Amino acid sequence: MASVVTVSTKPYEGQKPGTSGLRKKVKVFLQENYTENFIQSILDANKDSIVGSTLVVGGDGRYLVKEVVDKIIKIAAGNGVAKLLVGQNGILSTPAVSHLIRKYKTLGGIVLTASHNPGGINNDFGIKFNCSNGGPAPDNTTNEIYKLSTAISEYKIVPDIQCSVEKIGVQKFKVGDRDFVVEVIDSVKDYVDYMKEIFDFPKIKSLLQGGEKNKPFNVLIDSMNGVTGPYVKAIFIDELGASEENVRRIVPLEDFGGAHPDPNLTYAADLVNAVKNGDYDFGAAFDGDGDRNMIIGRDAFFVTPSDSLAVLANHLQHIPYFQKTGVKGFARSMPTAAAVDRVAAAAGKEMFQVPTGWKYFGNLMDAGRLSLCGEESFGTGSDHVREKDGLWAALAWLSVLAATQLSVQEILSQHWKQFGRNYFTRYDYEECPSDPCNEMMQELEKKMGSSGFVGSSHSSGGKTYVVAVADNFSYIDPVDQSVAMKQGLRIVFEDGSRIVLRLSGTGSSGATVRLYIDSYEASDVLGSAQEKLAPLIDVALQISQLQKYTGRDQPTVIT
Ligand code: VG1
Ligand code: CO
Repeated sequence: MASVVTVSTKPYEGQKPGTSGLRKKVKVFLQENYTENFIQSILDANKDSIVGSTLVVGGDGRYLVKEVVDKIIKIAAGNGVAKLLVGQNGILSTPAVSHLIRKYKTLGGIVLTASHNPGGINNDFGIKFNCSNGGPAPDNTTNEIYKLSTAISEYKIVPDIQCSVEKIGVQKFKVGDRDFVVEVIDSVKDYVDYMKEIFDFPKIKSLLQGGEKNKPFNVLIDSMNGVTGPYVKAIFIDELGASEENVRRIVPLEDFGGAHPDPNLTYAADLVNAVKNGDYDFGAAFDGDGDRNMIIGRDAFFVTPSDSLAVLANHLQHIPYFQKTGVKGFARSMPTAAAVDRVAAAAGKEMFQVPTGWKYFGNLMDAGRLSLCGEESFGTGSDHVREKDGLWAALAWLSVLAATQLSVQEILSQHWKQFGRNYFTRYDYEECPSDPCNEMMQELEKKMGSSGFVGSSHSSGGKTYVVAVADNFSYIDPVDQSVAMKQGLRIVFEDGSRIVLRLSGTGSSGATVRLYIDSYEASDVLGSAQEKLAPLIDVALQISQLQKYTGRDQPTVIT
């Protein structure tokens, strides 16, 4: 029999979850009691229901996941949790955690990931709490966790529990007079079974094998050495009959092979080149924890995430899941281009615009008002879980391609012809000094609120834009009326073009400035986004004086 030990501790500053969990450098988490404090604060935030509860635990395989899984096991035991469902070797993708929480109706789950941030001893780690609906904890819960972390004085742990998570199976412990169970589960099985329910696998398989055309549809799926590797193997190779040549980087590595596991044109350039130079009809990449996706077609034809969302919205009828559930509303995060809004309007569906971060979609899904949603940051998903889901998005695209027998580029061209096109780009200025960036945002907000700003004209490259609306986006949740303020500075011009500026809430050091540019064209739909948006980008740089404040004349990443 093991017993609970109470360890005294002191609060650390800054254990404030950001857009999606607490993300810091590994070395920060390695400080004495730092990780223990945060885990205890998560459990304390659930104190009314923690005793006797079940939690799901898993992460993206990055450096420190195994050690932290072990700490969670011991601290959960110390706090009266009855059972943990832990992914084998601590491996679970973020959407898989969401599914497990829902399927086994647990109190919630703890996800160990810093998502698209690099991993390894000198890089990032993260801890996120998901609630019983499977979604990331909403602001009131994360605020509570943070508050508890600032006043913590002790944590409860059972140091004597020796629990290996290498083998699938049930391990039982006695803690005082309580039973404590750790069930190590297959990391992929439940998720793969679910995907087989949602999609028509035989149809996708027949597409990949050539179907009626008898010409194989060649895919290249890149896991970027993140958590999706084993899921990709199980789905694409074992279920859909693809070969080793159709997948790459499917072994999860603690440091993602030194790469930045972020599926975009910059960090997944490898995949883009392979598709460009090879005989591939479709390419997809996923981030470290498996919730983001990038979709490209033949010759690396790039689908912006905002367009991807709109195209899927327009074709949901090809997916068996939606044939069963029907299609409720659509939603996007505020900075995401408004392409999906036009699909919603044409279909007569409700359309929502929420702040950045997947946690804001959960209530709408739980209320049965939202089927499909997405973010410009390579996030797409549906109400099948309460996280964005990279593999789901790739399978959704393949379902549409199988049903329409069109190429990716043909689908986009048709879409733009029918709905017009939102040209969109995002400039990221990563790891800038924080103070000048905060000052830039304050000064810009002041300027935007000053008299005469609305109505003012701004010109560049022969184009003139007149400000129609200028605000700091705030959101009232239509379901529980909770309010999220100051979610990004937004300048909307008379022609509907938009500039959005916000500071990232997922970085682990310094400030990352995100500049989003969105412009709609009804008929001029085949141009290059960078060329089309150049005047508006210039206007954004003028108004914000971003280069002066950040000291950068080029962004780190353009998507
Ligand atoms: C970024 C994205 C946001 C996304 C979040 C979590 O947040 O902009 O859309 O929801 O990452 O994604 P921020 O605050 O850095 O802009 V993930 O795949 O990192 O969990
Ligand atoms: Co992610």
